[in-house]
Amino acid sequence: LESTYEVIQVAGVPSSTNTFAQDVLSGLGAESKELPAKYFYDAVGSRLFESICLQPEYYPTACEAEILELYADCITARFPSGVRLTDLGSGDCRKSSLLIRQLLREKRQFTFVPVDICEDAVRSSIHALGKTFAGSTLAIQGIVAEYFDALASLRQRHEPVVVLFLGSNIGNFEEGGDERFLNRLHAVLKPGDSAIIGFDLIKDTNVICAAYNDANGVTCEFNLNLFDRINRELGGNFDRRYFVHRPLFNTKLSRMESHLMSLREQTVTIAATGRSFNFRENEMIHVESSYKYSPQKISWLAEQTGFAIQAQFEDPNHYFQDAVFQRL
Ligand code: AVJ
Repeated sequence: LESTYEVIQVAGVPSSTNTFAQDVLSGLGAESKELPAKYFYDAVGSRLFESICLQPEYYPTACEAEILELYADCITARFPSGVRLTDLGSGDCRKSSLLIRQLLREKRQFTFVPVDICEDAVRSSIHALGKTFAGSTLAIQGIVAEYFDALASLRQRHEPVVVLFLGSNIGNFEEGGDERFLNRLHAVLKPGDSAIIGFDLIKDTNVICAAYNDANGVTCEFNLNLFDRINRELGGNFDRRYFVHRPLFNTKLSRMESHLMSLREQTVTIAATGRSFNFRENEMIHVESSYKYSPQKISWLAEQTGFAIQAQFEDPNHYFQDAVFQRL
């Protein structure tokens, strides 16, 4: 038997899908400037994020990989036969491959479905999986889509589903977005389906801040790439010399925030938005939130949204938790 794979695009509902230009216009036109974090992930940004994951300060990836290595057998033991293993925000698939390895070892039936907003990431991760698991039979269906469009496409399937939502991607929404996401996940899952959700836990603020301000400057580069992307795709004239990356921990909201701060008064023109945007000296653009969780908040979220927590796995330092949410 040969491995099989395909890559499909799932488009959003046109009426609800803003374009990049519309999102930039409303974000930079607002009183408090902001840009949606999803636009980090063009081909360059996805590569930079992979590099962030290898930085010594960026503990979430290492901790979660340790959890998956330690508990892969306990985690996959609960998977139903013929499962559609749907990895939301799959990136380079390095973490999901720890579970795939276990499933292949046990000769289990499954289809792996990596879902990512970045087509380049989907294609190159499938290529890498083919190399890693050369010699085994692996069915892969790659999907290029945003989270909610990919979730909507789950309604049509017949197989049981396990959703992987790793890396604390759940912490990346705006306030209350994690709960809304889980409600929508609940709506497309069936009783008995489950989700394995990675939560970054609250810890020493210095440890968290260092993770978003690595000494090699990769996170800074990742953030500034957003300006390069706007310049390239929307005809902008951001000059990255006049902005700096400002990571801040918001204690009240228990979240890490990334901002890009203007070093001087300046005007930036973005052709596709049809206008210019003024920046004051020290004015910030909020580009990302990464919520940090308490175990109590995780239980509360499950309870609110129709899931039962079947198991919770943590690394030895208790920096990170992978929780198994079973859909009730
Ligand atoms: C992939 C969204 C979970 O918030 O920690 C890492 C992205 N940004 N460093 C995170 C990120 C800067 C990451 N997530």
